[in-house]
Amino acid sequence: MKATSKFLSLILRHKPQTIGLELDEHGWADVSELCRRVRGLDFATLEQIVAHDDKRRYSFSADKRLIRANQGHSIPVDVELEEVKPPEVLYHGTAQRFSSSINAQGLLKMSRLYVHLSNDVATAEKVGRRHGQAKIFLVESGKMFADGYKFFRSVNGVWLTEHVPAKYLKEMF
Ligand code: HQG
Repeated sequence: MKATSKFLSLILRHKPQTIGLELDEHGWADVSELCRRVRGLDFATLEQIVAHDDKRRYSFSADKRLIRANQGHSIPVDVELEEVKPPEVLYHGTAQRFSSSINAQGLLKMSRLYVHLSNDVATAEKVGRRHGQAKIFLVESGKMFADGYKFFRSVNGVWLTEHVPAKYLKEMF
């Protein structure tokens, strides 16, 4: 199931064209078409993934005919993110080797539509370890919000914003 979930990430966030699939403007893919195009994938497996994926990466539409990734896209889709007031601080996990560039430029969204931020240090550490030796930045999200920056929370609890200028970052470890 983990391999299938990873593959779904590729299809629903980045490259639907690899299986000839199209997402609509809100990032939805047609469930039956998706199952037709991925060998061995069926509705029951998708239901398992939507319910049990460790980061709740995917959602069905109410009638379960459509499926989409909740966040993390690199292709321009509007997943109808909720704009909300963030907590005073959030965290960003990255790799040690990126820290000087981040200190100079702030956090950039790179290939994705948003910079991804976490509620707690432990989650940020996991995110950071994907890239190498983890490095954690504290983000002064309360100050940013007061200064007019917008924050969004995806339905699976990930915090998103367009850019974090360096002045709102504090290096933790
Ligand atoms: C770094 C995963 C140099 C940034 C995770 C990160 C997350 C800079 C990398 C979600 C930089 C981009 C997103 C700058 C940012 N100079 N490097 N100025 N600004 N970076 O994968 O946040 O498992 O696109 O620190 O859990 O690591 O896929 O972003 O290291 O929630 O569901 O550029 O993806 O979720 O890497 O991860 P990514 P991310 P999933």
